[in-house]
Amino acid sequence: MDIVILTGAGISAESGIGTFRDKGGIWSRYDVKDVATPEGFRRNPALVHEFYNMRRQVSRDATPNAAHLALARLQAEWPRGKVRIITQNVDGLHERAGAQQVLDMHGAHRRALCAGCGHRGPAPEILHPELPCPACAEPRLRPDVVWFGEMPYHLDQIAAALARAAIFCAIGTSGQVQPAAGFAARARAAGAHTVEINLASSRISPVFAQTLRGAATQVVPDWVNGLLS
Ligand code: BV8
Repeated sequence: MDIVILTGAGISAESGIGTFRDKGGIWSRYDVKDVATPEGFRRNPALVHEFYNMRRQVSRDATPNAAHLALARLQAEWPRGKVRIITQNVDGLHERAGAQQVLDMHGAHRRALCAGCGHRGPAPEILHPELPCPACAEPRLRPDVVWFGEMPYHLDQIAAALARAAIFCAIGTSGQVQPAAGFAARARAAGAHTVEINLASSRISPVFAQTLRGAATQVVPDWVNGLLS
């Protein structure tokens, strides 16, 4: 019985990392087109680097919370199959909580990507337009995150996991960004029992067979304890 988990910004909210679309969220302070599209990066790379340098620092200063730790425990102790964690987040908190083989479909703050030669490596604290790529020396480093209009990572592995899932659980996502927002329906069509864990209802709430309302640090550990007992 494989379990597939999809997480969004809501699982990291109690680690002090802002969400995107809640009141006062990131997209109410920055225009997505300016800071989370390839066009925005071409237009003003310094602004985009500043946006991600600030968020990378916030992620570095944050620590995994009880929800991240509970998912890592589920992955280590679930006796009846595999547990795959797919995350839309780029904060790296699942890995720092001990989760393995996390499918970070929107990339990660901790990595930098060279738009010239494709080299991927650890992101320095401060990325800026003049920084030379360690592989090709071209000053074309960018955050290794997936912007709007770009292809998310690991889609083949995600498709295979969704087809095999006996349980699919979405945690802390508003279900407004594709293709992640469609994963619950795909898992359900493949026969999975679907569970949504969220503070509030989301655009995809109607898809789920079961809804657990509440904060991730409260609900996720209880849900994991229930599965493991
Ligand atoms: C793609 C980057 C296909 C990293 C992000 C025109 C052209 C091209 C594509 C499109 C187009 N029109 C539409 C699309 C598709 C587009 C899309 O979906 N647009 C939407 C917005 C209309 N998608 C894409 O472009 C994707 N690529 O489709 O490529 C393709 C096909 C072929 C060839 C080429 C391409 C790429 C999408 C990735 C974009 N990058 N981030 C970064 O800066 O972080 S997405 C961004 O939103 C974040 O990554 C975030 O993860 C993601 C989703 O947001 P959520 O995680 O859900 O967060 P949100 O704030 O919205 O919600 C928080 C939730 O938590 C709430 O429900 C709240 O109630 C809950 N919550 C809060 N606190 C708690 C809590 N729950 C529990 N406990 C708490 N304490």
